[in-house]
Amino acid sequence: MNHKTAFITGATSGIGKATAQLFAQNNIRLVLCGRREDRLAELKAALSQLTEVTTLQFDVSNRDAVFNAIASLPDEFKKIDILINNAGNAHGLSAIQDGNMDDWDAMIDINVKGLLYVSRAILPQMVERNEGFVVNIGSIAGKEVYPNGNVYCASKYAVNALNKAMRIDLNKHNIRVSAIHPGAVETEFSEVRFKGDKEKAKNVYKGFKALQPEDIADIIYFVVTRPYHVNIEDLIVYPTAQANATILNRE
Ligand code: NDP
Ligand code: 8X3
Repeated sequence: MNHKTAFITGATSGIGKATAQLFAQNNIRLVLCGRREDRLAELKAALSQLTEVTTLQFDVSNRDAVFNAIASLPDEFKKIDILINNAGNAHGLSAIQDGNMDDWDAMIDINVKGLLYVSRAILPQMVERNEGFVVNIGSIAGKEVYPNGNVYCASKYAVNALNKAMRIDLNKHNIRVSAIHPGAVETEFSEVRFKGDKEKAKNVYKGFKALQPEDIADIIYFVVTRPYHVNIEDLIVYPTAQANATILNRE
């Protein structure tokens, strides 16, 4: 995997950050993206000890910002071999009739449109080279709808559909496309969903061993390091204590 360049959205936290760390340990060149500039700077300082790193600060839901940021990449980072479409979050957890429409907009704009904008900006160069790899981070919420999950689930169903669509449209261009759909991973995800309520967020992971971001990073690394003729289409990954979106074996 030496000298490959990976572009990771949502690298400032959770799954994206753990993936950046593992990729850096394996000498993959990194383009790390997120909105929080201080975290990007910290990561760059730490991971530059291991590999070449550049950062891009932009909001994936801002179409112009996405295209301007990617166009601004220094020459040595312009050729992107691996795109990890990871940025995303749930905002709120309420019945459809009570839903906060700003939350709905955020989830659709970030999880769906953001993934599309970033992909649209990067895919043409992969098509031109007849080579590339896209890993889309979906969710169990894209496979199963659970109570009050409504719009987050819809956004991840869209990611599931787009993953399939990308594989179909990019098939003749020799581009690999994979999705990973995790169950409960202990990250900042629940803190974002519950708007900074740390206690409520902590309770989500109480009484069982949740997946850790490093568990998903390991799987992403495995997926992208298969021989080029091997494409892992779709993986669902649960903590052992979780049977589906709603059944959790808590102590
Ligand atoms: P975190 O909240 O820890 O990380 C989310 C990342 O996304 C952050 O780096 C954040 O960076 C970035 N992000 C969010 N909004 C934007 C935006 N508008 N523009 C650019 N970057 C953005 O959560 P996870 O690591 O858990 O989430 C990563 C992915 O995994 C998401 O797609 C999530 O839906 C999915 N997932 C998570 C599961 C879980 O249980 N945790 C389970 C299944 C899927 P910043 O704020 O700096 O912009
Ligand atoms: C995150 C997992 O079950 O909270 O996508 O939707 S869940």
